[in-house]
Amino acid sequence: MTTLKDHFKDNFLIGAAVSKYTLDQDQDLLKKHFNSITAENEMKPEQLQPKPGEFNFEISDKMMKFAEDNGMELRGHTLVWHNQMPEWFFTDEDGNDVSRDELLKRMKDHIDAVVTRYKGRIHAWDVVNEAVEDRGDEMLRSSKWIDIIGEDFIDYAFKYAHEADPDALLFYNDYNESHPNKRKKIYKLVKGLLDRGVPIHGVGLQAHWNLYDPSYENIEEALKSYSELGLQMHVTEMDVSMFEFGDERTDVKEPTKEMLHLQAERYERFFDLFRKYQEHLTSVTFWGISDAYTWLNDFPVRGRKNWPFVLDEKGEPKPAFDRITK
Ligand code: HAH
Repeated sequence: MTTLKDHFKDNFLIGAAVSKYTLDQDQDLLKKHFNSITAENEMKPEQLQPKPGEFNFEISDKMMKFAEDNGMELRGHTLVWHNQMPEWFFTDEDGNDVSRDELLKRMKDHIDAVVTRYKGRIHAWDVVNEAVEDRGDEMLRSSKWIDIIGEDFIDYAFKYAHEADPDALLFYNDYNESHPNKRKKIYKLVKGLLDRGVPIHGVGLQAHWNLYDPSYENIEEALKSYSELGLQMHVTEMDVSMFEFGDERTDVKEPTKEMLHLQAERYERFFDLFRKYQEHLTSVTFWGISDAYTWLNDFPVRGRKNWPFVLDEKGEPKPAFDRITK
């Protein structure tokens, strides 16, 4: 039997999101199939800087060491986001919003500390995560970043990251990246950054997909459009949920043959597309390792399991694995 990383060694890196638990429990499986890891949560601001100026690098250091000891890459996720920020970040001692200058300073301090610590060792950083609005014509989603700093918070984040590690590959990362409306906005955002000379090197396509959506046409359109920016693309958080968005059933206790078959067919077509754009697409990361654990258990529907990967709960190949490696 082949392994994922061997099979795709001439195409792209194959990554997995890890936690402090899976890094330990699943290390054999990780070493077998993957040559890149991303911390699912452990390198987000709320975990790295829970209190002002108090950094906690214990787990991220372990992940960095694990990657280096095993000849793997580590993708850094994530420096600036509207979610999973520590509570203190946007407010002063009285609970009021801080000033624009103060928030820029906090952003710079955070980025400096984190990026400098792993300088020259991180494969790529997700500098800004999910800044684009999903619906309507509004470009950027509302957030404390926009409220306090304004739209140029994104430019500053990239500039600070570049100053801290001039050789680091810097990514803008988002989901619903293949939906035409949001795709156009992401393209426009990144094009604007490039036109202003902001240091950015890649677009991260999260690829939280399912059995029915997005369509192959929309995915190809997205790969084509982002590749025209002349930057690298990474698939950063791939999973293929068994459930359509809006399906709230909780009575499916194990995947049906039909589901596994459909999922295999989808995965095969996705990887065909990835290979077609491999000149631009340099890394494909799953948002987990195997069906033993996924953030999609209980999310967005409580009491529902999901089986979004190509390795099953025991870490064995699923039909999707066979189809993408045949
Ligand atoms: C991603 N958001 C985040 O980038 C990642 O850090 C997190 O672990 C899981 C998924 C995707 C997302 C979300 O958080 C909420 C609604 C839709 C999509």
